[in-house]
Amino acid sequence: MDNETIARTFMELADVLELTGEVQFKVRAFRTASRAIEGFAESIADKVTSGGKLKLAGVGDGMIRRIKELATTGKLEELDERKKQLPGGLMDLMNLPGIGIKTAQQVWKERGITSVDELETAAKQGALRDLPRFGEKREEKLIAAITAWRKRASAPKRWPMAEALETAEALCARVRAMPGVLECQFAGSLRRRRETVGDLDILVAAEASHAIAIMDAWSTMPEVAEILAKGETKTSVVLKGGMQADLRVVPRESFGAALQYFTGSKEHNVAMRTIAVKLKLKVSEYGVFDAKDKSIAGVDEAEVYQAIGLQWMPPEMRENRGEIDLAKNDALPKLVELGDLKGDLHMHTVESDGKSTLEEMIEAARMAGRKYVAITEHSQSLAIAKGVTKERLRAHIQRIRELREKFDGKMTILAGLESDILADGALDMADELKQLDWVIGSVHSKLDMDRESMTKRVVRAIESGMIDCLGHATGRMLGHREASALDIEQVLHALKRTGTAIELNSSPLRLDIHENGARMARDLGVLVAINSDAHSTRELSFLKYGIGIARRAWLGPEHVLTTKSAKALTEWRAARAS
Ligand code: DGT
Ligand code: CA
Ligand code: CA
Ligand code: ZN
Repeated sequence: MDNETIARTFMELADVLELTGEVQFKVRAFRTASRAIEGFAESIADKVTSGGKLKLAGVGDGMIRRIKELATTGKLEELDERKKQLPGGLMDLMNLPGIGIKTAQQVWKERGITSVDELETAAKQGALRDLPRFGEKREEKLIAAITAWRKRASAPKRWPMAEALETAEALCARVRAMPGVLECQFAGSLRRRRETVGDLDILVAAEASHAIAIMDAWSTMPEVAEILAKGETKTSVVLKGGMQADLRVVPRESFGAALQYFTGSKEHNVAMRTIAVKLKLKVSEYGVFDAKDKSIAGVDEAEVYQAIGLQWMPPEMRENRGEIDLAKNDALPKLVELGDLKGDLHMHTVESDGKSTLEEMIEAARMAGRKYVAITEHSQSLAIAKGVTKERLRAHIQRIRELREKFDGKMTILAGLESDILADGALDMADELKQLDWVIGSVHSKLDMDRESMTKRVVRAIESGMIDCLGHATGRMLGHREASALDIEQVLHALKRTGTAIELNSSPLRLDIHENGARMARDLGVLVAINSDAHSTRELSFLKYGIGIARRAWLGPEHVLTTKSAKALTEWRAARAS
């Protein structure tokens, strides 16, 4: 047992003693001992168990006895006993920012509060303000702290793809700079671009002689909050935000096989192995092996697939949904890529709830390689998002048209609107829509309607013929709000009948329409518009998340509206209007 753990245990015992009203000198003795142990240069556990003479101020015979107990049994009976005497929720109280032992003790003794729930209720009722060192301000702060604590406590066990991607890319950059690292890539569900990710799986190719140093560097990165398991080939850590990340070090000659194996999915790997077995081959994270256990592939991933007679396939397809048969027959579809996207048909500026100006957005989109954009502010009914009035919309359209000259030839700028689909399915600002170049219809309120009403509402908006695209169809927010009860299939049929597109909103928490809906759209022949819904220039890059979902839905460029050229898009719109 390391000094830190022992020191922490002593500190906890001191807290518990103080909380139960033990005499101060005893409490202080444990704190003094804790600090002395923490600062001790050698392993204090080794020292006392080997019977060596310990001369450390503040650590007398009583403390040494406790250290021995901890080092041999892993726990301290005294602490467990004392904790049993405390009301269950009391220790939670001390985990709240701004609450120390003194306050916990105070609210417990004076108000009988023994849990976070009770503390919150009391603060809300104003029942704490009369306590010494309290007051209304402190009550308010406490309520805010409790709200934040709850949010953390119920943090999702799965992480949005965007957050995971950013974290993984930063970690990989760090790892690539470590001595001896030949190659580094993330695998797992993130490489397959699932909308949420359970943990990060990072792979490194390196000589075995570097493995220990790499693991040491990995587990001491500033991002690391906790080390779960540390070995020579695998080290798992929890990052400061709570995300788990596994690092695996493999030899160069196995890197492709490991990348294939740890990219998964598990179901895909199982199906692959079945194929291999028929060929009397064995596939593992170390390589592809023949009947004599001779390695025939492993350095790169494509080679692993080829060795068992399959085409290499994009990670987004590896879910055992028919991709293996297609790969066997050289019949894999070509998936859409970020570079195929020519335009972006959903974005906001400061005119509604965006952060960047019209000119900034257009210039940034141009720099990002877009050939056209639609500026789609919120409509009037969405007051919280500064929805535009009729007058403001008209002035905005005017400004957009003027800007066209400035960007002449470099960029096609469409004057659009994100018209709110009202509760009855009518479109907000319906009379203003005809003058626009591009209209999105989106539901923003009353998302809890029953399935039938919600479906009717959206179908009515589509059948009005006034919208070009249905925006973020389900209204979900990953980790915050469930998808509405909408019948996607019925909606897609309405879109098909009217030649209307469906949006794949690439905003990290939306990814809406989701991959199943996007797949159904493809099967039905409804075009998918991959849009950013950017509210600032930075957010224009959200398209990369939407692309991941589109690829998981097996969309090719031909299924995506925003791969069309500006001219082809205008023609498409003209054709559906007629
Ligand atoms: P996650 O982390 O829950 O979002 O999903 P994954 O797919 O990243 O799963 P994870 O992290 O448990 O494992 C990474 C990959 O390792 C997984 O996609 C496939 C491979 N793998 C893990 N366990 C097994 C297994 O028992 N059998 C096979 N064939 N592959 C496995
Ligand atoms: Ca994973
Ligand atoms: Ca994992
Ligand atoms: Zn929007």
